[in-house]
Amino acid sequence: MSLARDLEALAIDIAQDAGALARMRRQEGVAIAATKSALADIVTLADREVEALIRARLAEARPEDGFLGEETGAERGTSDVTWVVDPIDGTVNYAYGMPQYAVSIAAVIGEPVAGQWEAISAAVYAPALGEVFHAARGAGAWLGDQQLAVNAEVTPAGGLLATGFGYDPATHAGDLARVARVMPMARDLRRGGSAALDLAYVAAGRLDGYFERGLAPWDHAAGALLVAEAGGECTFIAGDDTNPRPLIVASSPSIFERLLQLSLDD
Ligand code: LIP
Repeated sequence: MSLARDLEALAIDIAQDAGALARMRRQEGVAIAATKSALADIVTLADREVEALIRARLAEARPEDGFLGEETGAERGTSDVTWVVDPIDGTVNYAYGMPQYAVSIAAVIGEPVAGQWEAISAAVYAPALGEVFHAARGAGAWLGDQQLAVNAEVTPAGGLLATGFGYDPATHAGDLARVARVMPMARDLRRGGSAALDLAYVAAGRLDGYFERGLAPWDHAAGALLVAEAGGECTFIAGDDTNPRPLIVASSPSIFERLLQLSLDD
């Protein structure tokens, strides 16, 4: 089997064990461990425990690989592979007891920098929903054993789109202005709270498109590969002096250019 398929299988296996731990801790009750970039940006003890499990399993299976995780940061490896991990994407949903959270694990090759790496394997597991989205470069995107495809066309009513908002209240005006620019092409808007699941839903045709500024690399590393392998377009635009927050836009090809232009800030 190819490296991408081997790493996909490993990512699925570890994501399922990690997700089972996250779900068990959720049922036991969640403790907020700290806040990070803003009061709303929380980390739970489960985030830390789940990332530790993922990191240990990867170190055992692939000791030469690098790691980039939301809770424990970056460590260079000696191979060309880096694992980009969000132990619980949708942390606030998780803390509030909502089921829209996921373990997101991606294997990338090249420089471990968003926009420079090539993702080759991905697993996004939503334990409370019992869904495992996965992909290997060149082998398609899947929900379990069901192959995924983005919606080829959107309805005359417009696209069902999703977005998200930053933890920092100072970013909300810009985010809301972006929503106002995009709404004329939308039939409706969803704010699910997990970028990994928003991207997985674009790949599955449950959404026509998704756009968000301010994501961290681990939020989108796996989901972007799902979209690409499902026939969609997904672009990462790094932050700059005008807007330091990077932009992710993903959709079916039929609406991508229009969604990208409307998502970009004036
Ligand atoms: C979250 C993303 C979500 C975004 C939130 C947050 P976390 O990641 O999945 O799309 O809107 O602000 O970044 O913090 O739950 O890993």
